[in-house]
Parts: sequence; C-alpha cells; structure tokens
Amino acid sequence: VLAPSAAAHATLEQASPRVGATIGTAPREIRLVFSEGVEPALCRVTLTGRDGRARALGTPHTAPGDRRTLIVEVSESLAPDAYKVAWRVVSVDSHTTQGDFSFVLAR
Ligand SMILES: [Cu+2]
Repeated sequence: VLAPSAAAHATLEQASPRVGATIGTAPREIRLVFSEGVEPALCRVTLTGRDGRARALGTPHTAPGDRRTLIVEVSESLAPDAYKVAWRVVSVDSHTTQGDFSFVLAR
C-alpha cells in the first residue's frame, strides 16, 4: 500500500530519446519529463554504452518555466550502440527516485 505522499514522488513520464526506442540520429540532449518538478542541482543522469563507459554529459538543468522537464546535453558524438540512461532525481518535495531505460542508436 502506497502512502498518499508517494503520489508526489517524481516518476518518469516521458523521455527523449523515447524509452526502448531505436533511433537513427545521435541525440544532442536527453530530456526526461517527470510527474513532479525536480531540483536540477540534485539530479544525476548518466549515459553508458555497451562498453560500460559513461559518455560525457553536460550539467542537468530544467526547461525554462518547466521544472518537470530535466535536460542534459550530450557532450560527445555518439556512435551507433545500445545505450542506457540512468537517472536519480530529487523532486521539489525532497524525495529521491531513480530508474533507468535503454535506447538503441542504429546506423
Ligand atoms: Cu515525494
């Protein structure tokens, strides 16, 4: 049974690249849309390829006027591979949630 406050935790509602997607163009940024506003300074996003190496990302920030959307620039050009995006965020109610998803960059 979930406590009522659990509904206020930030869960991932939408992502770009989409969860499980196969895409043909390397993304310049990762966008994560949560159910609640998040504190960007306390959010961590990692992007790893099959080799387990973390790709270089910018500092997470929220979209102007939209604290539910967390944006992280991808700082290196990505080669075709299967990638995992892992996120750990703190919502404005100070609760921490985390998760991960994958996408495939195809040639
Ligand atoms: Cu919460």
